Amino acid sequence: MSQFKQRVFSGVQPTGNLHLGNYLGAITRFVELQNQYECLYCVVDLHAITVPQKPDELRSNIREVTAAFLAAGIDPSQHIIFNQSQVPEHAELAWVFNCVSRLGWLNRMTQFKEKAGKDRENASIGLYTYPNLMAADILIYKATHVPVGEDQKQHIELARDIAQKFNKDYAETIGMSGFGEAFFPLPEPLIQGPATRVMSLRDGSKKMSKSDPSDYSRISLTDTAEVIAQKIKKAKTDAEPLPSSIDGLVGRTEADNLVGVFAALSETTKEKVLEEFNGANFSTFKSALVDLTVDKISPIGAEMRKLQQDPQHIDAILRDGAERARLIARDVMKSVKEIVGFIQ
Ligand code: AQP
Repeated sequence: MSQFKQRVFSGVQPTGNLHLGNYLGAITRFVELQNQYECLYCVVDLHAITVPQKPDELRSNIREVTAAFLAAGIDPSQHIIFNQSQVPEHAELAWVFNCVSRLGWLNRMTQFKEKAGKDRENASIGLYTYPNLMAADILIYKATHVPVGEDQKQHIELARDIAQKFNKDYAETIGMSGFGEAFFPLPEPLIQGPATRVMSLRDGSKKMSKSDPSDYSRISLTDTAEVIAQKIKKAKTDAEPLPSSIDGLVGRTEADNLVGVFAALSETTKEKVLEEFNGANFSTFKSALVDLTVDKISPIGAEMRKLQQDPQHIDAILRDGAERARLIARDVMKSVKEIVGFIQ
């Protein structure tokens, strides 16, 4: 697949309550990758409406995610920050992928099962076909690398299956049109670091999530220092002191989670954190974790609040990003139409 230019794409849904999991699992990785790749970072508003959204809140959440990208250090002049609905080619390619992707593939998606829950008959069709749109988000830019949290791994695998099937189904026209052996790259998930799946602070078996009804389950990026301290102090743990090695965290999901968060925030490994806190009780460890979290998250929250006071500035960044994204997307969609056999 070396015929493809290396390019990074990833997205975050504007569904409110942006949290430490989104930050450590995704946004910090976005920032790091800027030095190595050409990157597109998208506020995926089309995905957000797969569940009901209030229009005013959606608008405000789109600006909040954009502010988080900027506050975390993504440079919109070197890379592209935009919202998905301003680039219609995402939805256009998604339709083509609806016709490439198989029902059996979507039936295996665990996120749909979790989000639709027991009321499956009443879930939107959009929620069901979400992974096809996600494949289109990535492949409309022929992106080769996708930084995501662990929960999105299955969706990236599906994007690879769709790319592969499209390349195979249309192999003849792809070859005849001079696109080489394959039209789409098979995108690689980048799931790295000690916090690829940050768990709820209330229940170590559930991932930290925007939609958890308990605000105490997550640390939001805009939480004040006092709220961060309260949430960490109340976080569920066990009665044992911290172990000396990773093996000692087996079966201690809450302890494992907090050690992972500490490691990610201090840009080190869980082993190093345990070397430092070996034998410490949770009150000592949590105090250190509060200081570290406040130190890292509060400046980002403050910058987000500042940026959100100027929505016109944020909207201008999104418009400019969308224009630049469209230059790539239009070109790819034009070729897709040619390959599929549409007249244009
Ligand atoms: N708990 C998490 N730990 C690590 N990474 C996470 N991500 C989400 N939760 C965690 C990563 O953040 C990026 C953006 O996620 P998203 O906004 O597209 O939606 P999501 O995965 O559905 O996240 P949420 O926050 O849990 O939302 P709800 O509550 O609506 O389900 C992705 O890269 C994701 O992996």
